[in-house]
Amino acid sequence: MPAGLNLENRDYARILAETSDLMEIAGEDSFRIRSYRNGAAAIEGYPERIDEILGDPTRSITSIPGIGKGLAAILAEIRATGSCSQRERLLERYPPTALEFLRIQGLGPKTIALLFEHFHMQTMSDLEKLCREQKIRELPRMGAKTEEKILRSVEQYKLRSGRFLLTFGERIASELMDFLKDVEGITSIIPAGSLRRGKETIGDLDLLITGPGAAAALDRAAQFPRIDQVLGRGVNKLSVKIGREGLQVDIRALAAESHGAAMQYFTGSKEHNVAVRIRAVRLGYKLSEYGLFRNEDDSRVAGETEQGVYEALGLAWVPPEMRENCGELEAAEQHAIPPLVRLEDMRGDLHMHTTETDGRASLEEMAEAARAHGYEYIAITDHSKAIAMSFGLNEERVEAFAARVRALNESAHLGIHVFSGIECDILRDGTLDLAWDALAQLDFVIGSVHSHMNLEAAEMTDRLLRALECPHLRLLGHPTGRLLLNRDPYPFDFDRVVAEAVKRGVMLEINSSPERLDLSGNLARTAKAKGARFCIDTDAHHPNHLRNMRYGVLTARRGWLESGDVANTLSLAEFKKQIARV
Ligand code: DGT
Ligand code: CA
Ligand code: CA
Ligand code: ZN
Repeated sequence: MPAGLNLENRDYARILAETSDLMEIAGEDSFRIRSYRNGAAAIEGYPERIDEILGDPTRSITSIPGIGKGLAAILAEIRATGSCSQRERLLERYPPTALEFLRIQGLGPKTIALLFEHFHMQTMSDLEKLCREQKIRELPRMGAKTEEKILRSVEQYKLRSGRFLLTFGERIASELMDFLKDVEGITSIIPAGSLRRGKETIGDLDLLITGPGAAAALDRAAQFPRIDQVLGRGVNKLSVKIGREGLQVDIRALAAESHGAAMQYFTGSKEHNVAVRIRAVRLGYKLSEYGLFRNEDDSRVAGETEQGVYEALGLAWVPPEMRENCGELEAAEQHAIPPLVRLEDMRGDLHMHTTETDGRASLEEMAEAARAHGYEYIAITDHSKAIAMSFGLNEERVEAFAARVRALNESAHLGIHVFSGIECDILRDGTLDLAWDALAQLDFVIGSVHSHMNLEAAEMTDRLLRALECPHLRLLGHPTGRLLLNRDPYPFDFDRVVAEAVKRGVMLEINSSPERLDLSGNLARTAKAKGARFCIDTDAHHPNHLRNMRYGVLTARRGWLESGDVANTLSLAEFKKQIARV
């Protein structure tokens, strides 16, 4: 087998999904379109790397359900070229922006086909113009509302385009660090910028290298195989663009004496730095990425460590996640930085799926993985019946599941306490997908919205408030429904819903899935101020996903949460009390 491009499952899935969308724009056979879509879904969630299976002559990719002979050939083509002939052919037929239009919410393949046909739309600004000139409403089933919605989505698209998931940045950072590990004379390589602040998406990657070998490391970094383009090279700086994805990486070589000042400067945020610099000036100093200097004689006051820089300014060290100029300097001045929740504080994970629905491992396998993480307890929370595609649980299966978990806990052979739970769908009208009697059998009920996310804010608010009326509900799952770089939060009256959740003792989730991170840090902080309590969960569909807990913790830290705000930092006995029925 020839070497492939080393693509991730996500890349394969994306290329298949894009092809199916293009086929739909072209009005091709719906059966074939569906087979591409099903293939994309099967690959996205597949626990093994598709790339490896394709590269292994002793194995056949068609053993994956949903992948037939036809798709197998296409996947081999993708592995070798990063695309497939079907996709390329369609991309030639339509403007190169076709794939971008597909990323606009409210604009499906069928509408795009109409816009191409009737208005010869080519660019994003063509689309905006069509909306502003009220042309879209001339098409069947389109109205003024559609135009407004498309305009809003284009606005959002412009804001997020060019950003990347935190996990992608981390992956590139660690590959680069690995590539540089044999260069001599390096004392540290640290990612700074938004990545160090734990922001959920990053614009570019900032890598800081310290030590006598730092300049040599820049030469080596320029050889990194994933580099597509060198954007600039200075004595102490290298800027490159990575691969197909187009992520920019800024790498800087630092002198040991200014390591701390550079860390502080390049970690940002810009707003935080501006505030710190104003303070420095007020105290008679100059602060730059090279150090903190006394104004009168340019003598160096600090710079070697970050701690030293903050200290010289009369400030406590500020955790990077808090550096957004949202009150952290006032706290640092009073030496009142809250002790933020840490990954080590987590004692359980309360949102995960198994093969009962759309998870990839059994209850026993998930329990074993959680035990290996050092957890004391987990909740198994499969989907409810509204998610028919994933074979969600009905009342009967809920009852059997609750009994099975009781027996497992009595036998104690899992070595970890399992709570019987469910991720129960919140239906369009706000009722829960399962009868209250059935929910009463379970230890831990999560309520989540998975459908009808395009309701008006008032209707969505009522829907959530109604869901909160269920006395068995313990947690509101991924409360805003956002998918990073993909789907915005659905609108609702956040304050009202939080107030009601607090009143009813329902906790709010911080979902650690790198595509969600929902609640965001900001909303978590707002909710905390209103008295909310939280669970940080992974929503794992595979044992490997349990590792995502760190992203949820980062997000919680960005929301200034302490361990006392997060229920799954409690011991098993305390957590049982927290969720006990009153
Ligand atoms: P990103 O890349 O958009 O996710 O956000 P950052 O925060 O990583 O921003 P980036 O990469 O432009 O710059 C990295 C850090 O360098 C930034 O957080 C603070 C610092 N920095 C960059 N430009 C300026 C500036 O004009 N003034 C100040 N004070 N700091 C800056
Ligand atoms: Ca950056
Ligand atoms: Ca940068
Ligand atoms: Zn969910």
